[in-house]
Amino acid sequence: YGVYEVEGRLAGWLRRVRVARAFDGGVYAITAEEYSRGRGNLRVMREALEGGARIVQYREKEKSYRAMYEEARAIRELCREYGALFVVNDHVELALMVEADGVHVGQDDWPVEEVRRVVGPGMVVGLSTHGPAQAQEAVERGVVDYIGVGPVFPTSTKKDVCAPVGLEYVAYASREVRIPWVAIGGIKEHNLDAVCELGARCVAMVTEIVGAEDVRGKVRRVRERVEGWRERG
Ligand code: 3NM
Repeated sequence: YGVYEVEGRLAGWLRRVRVARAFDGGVYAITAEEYSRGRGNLRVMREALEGGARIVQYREKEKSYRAMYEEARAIRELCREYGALFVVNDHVELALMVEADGVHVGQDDWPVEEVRRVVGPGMVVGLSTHGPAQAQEAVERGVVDYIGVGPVFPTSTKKDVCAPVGLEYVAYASREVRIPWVAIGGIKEHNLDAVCELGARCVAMVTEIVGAEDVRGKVRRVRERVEGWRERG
């Protein structure tokens, strides 16, 4: 192989190891300032990291590029301190600009092959999926590092999201999906066990985390529960 090909393969291998580690018993926190009780994204994500979040996604649709750049950079620095993965939602250019660990896209965003081509072998690419057919396609295309599985329960956080796909899709993912995946959509502390019981080992939450009075305590409890399920096998 040429030296660049070796470098690319190594970068890809390191990337997959990092994702596998973060997602195995991980809590995936996502920003949403409108549900954060007047607290800023940076403060809320700092508390989530203190509580043990392993993946942080910067999800922002309203702010200017400059404001997103400043905020995302600050959160990226925090994630490095805590050894957590930092992922930017939708905005590939912002992810590159702030040297995020990864970028997360939805079904209606850029094709994942194009995202991979632009970000290169070193960056994590995640994709939202809303049913077995999309999961299968994502795995077969072989481009993404992980998929989102949801919405498991009803949620009003994502405006354009489809109807809940339910726990059946979680069960399907446990059986069939051979890349890291994260359950998302309406997951709360009180329904967490139902999701983990079916095999989820990484859970993403928006309102349950950012809307918690005690973000740190919330994430810590959720992480302990998810890790407990992982240890049980
Ligand atoms: N993506 P909450 S559901 C951002 O199914 C997002 O892909 C989803 O928010 C998907 O935890 C969702 O507050 C919103 O229900 C999840």
